[in-house]
Amino acid sequence: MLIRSDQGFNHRANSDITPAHVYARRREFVQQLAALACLAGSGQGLAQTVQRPGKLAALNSVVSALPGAQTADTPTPYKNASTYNNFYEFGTDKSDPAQNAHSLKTQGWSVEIEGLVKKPGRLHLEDLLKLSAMEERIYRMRCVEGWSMVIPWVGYSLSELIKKVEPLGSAKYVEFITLADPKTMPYVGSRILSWPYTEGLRLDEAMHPLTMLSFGMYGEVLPNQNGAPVRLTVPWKYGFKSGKSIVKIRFTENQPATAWNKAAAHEYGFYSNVNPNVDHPRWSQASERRIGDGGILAKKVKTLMFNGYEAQVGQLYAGLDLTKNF
Ligand SMILES: Nc1nc2c(c(=O)[nH]1)N[C@H]1C(S)=C(S)[C@@H](COP(=O)(O)O)O[C@H]1N2
Ligand SMILES: [Mo]
Repeated sequence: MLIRSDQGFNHRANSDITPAHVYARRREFVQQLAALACLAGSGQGLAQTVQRPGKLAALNSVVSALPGAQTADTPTPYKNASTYNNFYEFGTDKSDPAQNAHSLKTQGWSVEIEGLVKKPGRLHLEDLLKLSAMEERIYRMRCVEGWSMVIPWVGYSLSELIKKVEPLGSAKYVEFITLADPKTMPYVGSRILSWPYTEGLRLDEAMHPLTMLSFGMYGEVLPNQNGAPVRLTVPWKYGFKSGKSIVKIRFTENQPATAWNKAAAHEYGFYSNVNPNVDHPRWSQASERRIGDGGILAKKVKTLMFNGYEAQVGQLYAGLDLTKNF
């Protein structure tokens, strides 16, 4: 996210990139498996196929057969996905979260459910992990700054949790509140944003099967810098909608405030759908740089409407003026 300058494209060269052909082969394999999973329709699914980096605890999953949950795009090397991050609680440079987020304490984590639901209460991480079958979904993620990644997430549809807590008829929005602990997060208390970092979705967006509660990536639990132990991943919206290290989920009648909208309302709206036709006030959104393949020299690729998920989510916005509701 860029608030103070427009220096968002200073991608660092990275010499530690997995050769493209290794991923290309793996992609073919994954696609064949996904096709098989659809054919089999057994409900059992196939084991995840992403090679684990072997850095953190394994988090097993099956390849998701959900439409949109697999892509032919080459996954971003783990090295890039875990060292080029936005997590402002730990600093504003892309390399800051990987360097500073070791202080985040994820033990004893729980998520509070509150607001307009029949079953409010506190859910411990262990129970959240067991709430639904873990799936591997490979999502394209695009930051509003103009770069993107392709990440194999591990988790399940947020709708599984929402169904369990039974929203009331009056619930129209879901607010996501993330951890703001000044003792372990060095930038909480700074004036960059108002803390805690919060985000929000319309209830139907939150219920969309592609909206994912993620606990891991690349077959392992999330590294702290990627939002451990639980975060949101919303692939058709700009990256900032995917709140990290969530501690509270609140169901509301009115549209909740969101961190970036509060910081710069004319630049960041509530919807924040990836839309190449609506420029950011300070730069174009027509293309993006895919992190990983080529570092600073990476080729720009065209940005797709709804980040390529138009077939799955386009109907959510039928009749909405997307230039006004940006
Ligand atoms: N709590 C919190 N969540 C956050 C952010 C943040 O600063 N704090 N940054 C957002 C932005 S701008 C992006 S692009 C994504 C980046 O996720 P990644 O580092 O896992 O790729 O996280 C989002 N979630
Ligand atoms: Mo972002």
